[in-house]
Amino acid sequence: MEKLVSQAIVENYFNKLQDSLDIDTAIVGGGPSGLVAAYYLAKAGKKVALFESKLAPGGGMWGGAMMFNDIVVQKEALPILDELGVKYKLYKNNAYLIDSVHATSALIYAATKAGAQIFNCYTVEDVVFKGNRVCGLVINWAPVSREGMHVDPLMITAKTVIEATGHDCMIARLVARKNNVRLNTTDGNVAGERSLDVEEAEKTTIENTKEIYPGLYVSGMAANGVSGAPRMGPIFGGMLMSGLKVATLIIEKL
Ligand code: 48F
Repeated sequence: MEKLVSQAIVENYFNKLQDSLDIDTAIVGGGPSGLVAAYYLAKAGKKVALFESKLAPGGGMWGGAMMFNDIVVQKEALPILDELGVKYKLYKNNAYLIDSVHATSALIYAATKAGAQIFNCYTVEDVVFKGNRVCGLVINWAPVSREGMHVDPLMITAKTVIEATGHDCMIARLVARKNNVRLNTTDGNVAGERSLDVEEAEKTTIENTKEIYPGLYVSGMAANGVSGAPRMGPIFGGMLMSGLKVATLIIEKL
């Protein structure tokens, strides 16, 4: 039995990895926008894998606000919650409350059930860049990156890549810097996020969700980060709608 357990896991894991070496969409980051994008892409029959450096995907959604584990969404995002089977209740006006642990686990469950492959404990350390196009990811074990060990990575090729890394926009930053190219952002580079403005940020998150370089799309807080738009705090409608928008753009393109 000991051998069987190990064999089952090793064989299946490497089949999953092998099957994800050349895909339609590779997503960097398993926060709410990345998970929603993974769900809609998988549902549309696209081959999609999401790479998350932490043990648990979910990004900034688990913790609610200041570890009070509730989040707020607006009415516009309710169709996405209904589609994913997330429970919510009206607080007042246009503010709906969701238990953040329920919401985060529901997003992970929906994405994986739809057929998206999630690889946790992977850090994306670079992209594959050929012929002025982003066409894949350079991946490594997260502990290898964290320890600064000198271990070479592996590569994933993908028709499209989504940067959903949140506030840091590390993929867009490295694409612009390493390859000396201009991005499709306000100043051709990563502007960095502005201070908090809930209503403005929720609007611009959707507007800034787009292809910022051939093959490279940006969603969620990273979309605002690259374009110099504000942060928004513990309101998540924009994140969910950004995930849906980026999936829709890619489905139209592929
Ligand atoms: O930050 P995050 O939750 O991304 P998001 O979808 O949502 C933002 C909100 O949580 C919140 C907010 C909304 O009101 O402002 O901040 O934009 O999740 C990003 C995920 O990407 C992972 C990181 O661990 C996190 O789970 N990540 C970041 N860089 C890498 C990465 C990387 N290089 N490789 C793999 N994963």
